[in-house]
Amino acid sequence: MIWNETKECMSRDEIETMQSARLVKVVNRVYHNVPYYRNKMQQLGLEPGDIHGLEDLHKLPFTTYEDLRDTYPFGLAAVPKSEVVRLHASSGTTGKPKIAVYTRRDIDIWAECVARCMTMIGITREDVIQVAYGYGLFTGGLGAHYGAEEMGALVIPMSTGNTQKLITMMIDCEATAIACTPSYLLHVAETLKAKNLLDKVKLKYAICGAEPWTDSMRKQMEDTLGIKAYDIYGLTEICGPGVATDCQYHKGLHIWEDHFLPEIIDPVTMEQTPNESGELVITTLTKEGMPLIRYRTKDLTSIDKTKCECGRTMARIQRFKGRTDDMLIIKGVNVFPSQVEEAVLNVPGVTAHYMMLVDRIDNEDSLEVQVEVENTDILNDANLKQDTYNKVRKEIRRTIGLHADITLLEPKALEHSQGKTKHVTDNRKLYQ
Ligand code: DLL
Repeated sequence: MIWNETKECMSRDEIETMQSARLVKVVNRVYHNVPYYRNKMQQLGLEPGDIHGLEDLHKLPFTTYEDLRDTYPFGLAAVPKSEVVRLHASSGTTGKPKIAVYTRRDIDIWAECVARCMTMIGITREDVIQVAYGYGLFTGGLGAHYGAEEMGALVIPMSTGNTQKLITMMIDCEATAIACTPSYLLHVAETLKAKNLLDKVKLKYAICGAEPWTDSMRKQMEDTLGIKAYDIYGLTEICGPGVATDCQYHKGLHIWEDHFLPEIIDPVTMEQTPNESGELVITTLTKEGMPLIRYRTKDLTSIDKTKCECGRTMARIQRFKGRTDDMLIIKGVNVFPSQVEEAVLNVPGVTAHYMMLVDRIDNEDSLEVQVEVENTDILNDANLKQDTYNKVRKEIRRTIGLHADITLLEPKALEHSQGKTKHVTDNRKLYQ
């Protein structure tokens, strides 16, 4: 299929008329098919007939991570399981992951959104694209894969974990595009440089997301690899990659407003603040499997609805300024400090006093977890110390899926605050 961009160039009035009609439909769908939403609306004295369009959006209840947790695993599904064809998940603050389910049509629309993103940055069916996001529960791999395939590009499903193989295939198969996290692409660029292989590479485009990155990172990867690098945004709960991406002017990420209705709210008052920075809230307008009404993403940004220099009229999300929660993205993996706490508390002999030190060294994320032991005997007995060290490392790996460097500290070595204890020092400075 050739991507026709008419939808991207509708007038603001046309976009908003379409959004209003779709909003009414999705509100009806959740009211009639998701008891959780029906209850929420009834508690506010709302019926679907009260929602006539965008002007009534503010009346609708928000959906939060806590709602997903409370209805885990399928409580927000709006269709029977027989209509669900896919499930993805990402980390929650502790314990259970956040789950999203998709019907066949959801997968098709998602692929279309990713295909639009790729078309927008210049990728065509002549391109060979390496998808080096993780395949599996994470939405990155399969999301980018289906989008690129839908467009007709040749997709190499690399997944993550083997840079040498990625480089070999990049050169041998003459890959012209890559989809991966920005930090990983910098690592690939450094490796190519160190091996003197840069002149063997035919890459032209990179489509990077899943974690915050800066313009200086973009410049570094563009200069080293001689490519154009673009930003792609998304989240499991909404669909995965492909919610928004930036065009050649890099003045914000165009969000596909025919499918995703964005709002900005003040995270404290929860009032709409359309002309200011605040928390991005998204309503899915066409999703069948798990439609979400006013989902609070916890991502901080602002929205520009003026026409872009590229001619597109779909609103632009500005570079993210941070999150309202303490979620970190380390090596592309979402990590909450509470998960680290959960892990260390599973190990006998260590305390709940821990500190996460996050850094980026040679373009690779590093995580050190410092944790206090209960008593110094553990540190004085070499076997016991090694055993405790191994257990902490293993528990952390099991809980967050990442290897961390572990430092065992004496009791009271860390600052014990009476107020809100600081558990993270992140030296990467990823938000601009
Ligand atoms: O990261 C989906 C994705 C995969 C997006 C591949 C782009 C490319 P989650 O694991 O659910 O989903 O994490 C979602 O990651 O709320 C943001 O905080 C952050 N994030 C995603 N993309 C970007 C980006 C995927 N381009 C969370 N810039 C989101 C900054 C991003 N942060």
